[in-house]
Amino acid sequence: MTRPTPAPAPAVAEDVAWFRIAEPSAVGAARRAAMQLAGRLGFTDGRTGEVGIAVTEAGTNLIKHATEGSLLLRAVRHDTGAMVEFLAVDSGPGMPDMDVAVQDGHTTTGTLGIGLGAIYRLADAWDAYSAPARGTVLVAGFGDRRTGGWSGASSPPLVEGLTRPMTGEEVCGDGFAVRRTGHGLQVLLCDGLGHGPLAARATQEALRLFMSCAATDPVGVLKTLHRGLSHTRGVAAAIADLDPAARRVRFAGIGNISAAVVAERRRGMISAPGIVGHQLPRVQEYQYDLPAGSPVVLHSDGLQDRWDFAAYPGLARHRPLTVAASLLRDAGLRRDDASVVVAKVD
Ligand SMILES: [Mn+2]
Repeated sequence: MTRPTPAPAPAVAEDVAWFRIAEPSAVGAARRAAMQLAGRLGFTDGRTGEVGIAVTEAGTNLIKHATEGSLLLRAVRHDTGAMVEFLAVDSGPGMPDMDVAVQDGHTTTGTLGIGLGAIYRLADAWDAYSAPARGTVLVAGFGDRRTGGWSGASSPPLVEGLTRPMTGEEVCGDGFAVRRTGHGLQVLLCDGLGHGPLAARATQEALRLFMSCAATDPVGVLKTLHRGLSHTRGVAAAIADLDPAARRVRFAGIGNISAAVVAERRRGMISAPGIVGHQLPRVQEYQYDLPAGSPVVLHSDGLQDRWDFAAYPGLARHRPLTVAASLLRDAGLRRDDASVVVAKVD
């Protein structure tokens, strides 16, 4: 039996740290962490300094203009290198026209446009979305120019997500992973039972099993996870298998994971009760239509299920990461680990 040559692996992002930005000392902490990360990834001193400048500009903007600003620092590893990426997320009034706001001097919000313009010029990858009366998400990615970096525009990621530990915890018990299949992409989202290190261990084990799993159908994958997780606390898990050519999603889930295809209306995907690793009922696969460009959203119960995509005009055209961050900001709960992953295929 021959196997087709595998397509390049999807980029892997590691969430390094969330910073709640309410005062200048928090900006300093975020800047230092970002520069440390750039150094660890082998960036030149010059590029590391530019990453620091961009984080300082974004953080300063959050303090001056935002309500409940936070900044997430990420390391993104892909085929040809690595990037430092940050998200600046706020619940401020939002900006009516982000494209205008990045041009220095064309802004109605004081110094906001100046800072954004600086970040825009330094970044190799950029996305920004402002939801009316809800706030703004800014994503900026920085490659090391020595290795050519990576442009989000030339190779837009198809699946991206975010995790955030519950308040007071260092590690997140939720997680997700993506792998390529013969026909498309397969996404796993996991919520380890409880929270803290033992929940994280169950989830990390699930992600590892998923990445090496021989079974490719969603039910088969869940059964493999179930067998392999009996020594852990167990997880809630859902698998979405995207087949862009067939315009179809195959889905199977156990436990409390919300999933939906967001086309003209939101079509929820069905999970069964149970705990992967401990109580596996009869698992069933469901299939759903996947119109081109329609986001597929999976999230843990660390997000409320009541979000309405109609409140985000134009968001579906943005990067999956921007979609994920907007939902996490508005539907995320601080009292539980939270995770959301968004897939978008044309
Ligand atoms: Mn949970």
